[in-house]
Parts: sequence; structure tokens; C-alpha cells
Amino acid sequence: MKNLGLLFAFVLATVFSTPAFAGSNEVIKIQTSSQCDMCKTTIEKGMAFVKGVRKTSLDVESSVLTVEYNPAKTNPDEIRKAVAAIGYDADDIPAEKEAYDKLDNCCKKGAHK
Ligand SMILES: [Cu+2]
Repeated sequence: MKNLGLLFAFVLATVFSTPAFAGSNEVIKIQTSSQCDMCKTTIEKGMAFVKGVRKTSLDVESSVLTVEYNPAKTNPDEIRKAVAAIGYDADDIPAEKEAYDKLDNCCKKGAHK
């Protein structure tokens, strides 16, 4: 009986630790075309409304965006597309022109580099 209890505990632990059940997050890093602190605000605010995205943080120095997301609700490609829709390149997905054109001049590619 004792072993059965252990087995039961193990099965429960396994079930609860699967991402869909526990809602645990996955993390990706995306290389963006961001330039400055303003880009950081624009991207982080914009990403806050994207489905399945829990947390974003842009490193201004390296332009790398770290995204914490719920894998049951979204995936890396959707997240890259969301970044592109805000006006920034995201890995191999280019910025959407319309959004990019609306960015301030200091946020355009090559503005500070
Ligand atoms: Cu900027």
C-alpha cells in the first residue's frame, strides 16, 4: 500500500508539472531591431497585450527581447509576428512596414548604431 501511495504521488506530480496543466511558462529570446529606451517601452507595452505573453523584457544594449509565454496559448512564431507588427524585426521576421514607418526617427534602424 505504501508503494501505491508513492506511485500515486509521482503520477500527480507528473501531471501537475506539464505546461498545459500547471500553466508554467516557456522563455524565448528574440533578436530585434530596437535602438533605444523608447523602443524598449514601445515593445514592452505592445507585447503586454499579446495573447499568451506573460512578461517581456528588452535589453537595450543587445536589442534582445526576452519573452515569457504560455505555450498552451501561443508559440515563438506568433510572438515574433507580434514584434514585427509593432514595427521591429524579430529574428528572421522583418518589421511590418506600416508600423515601422510610424516609429520615431530615433527608433529607426541604424539611428544609434
Ligand atoms: Cu527607439
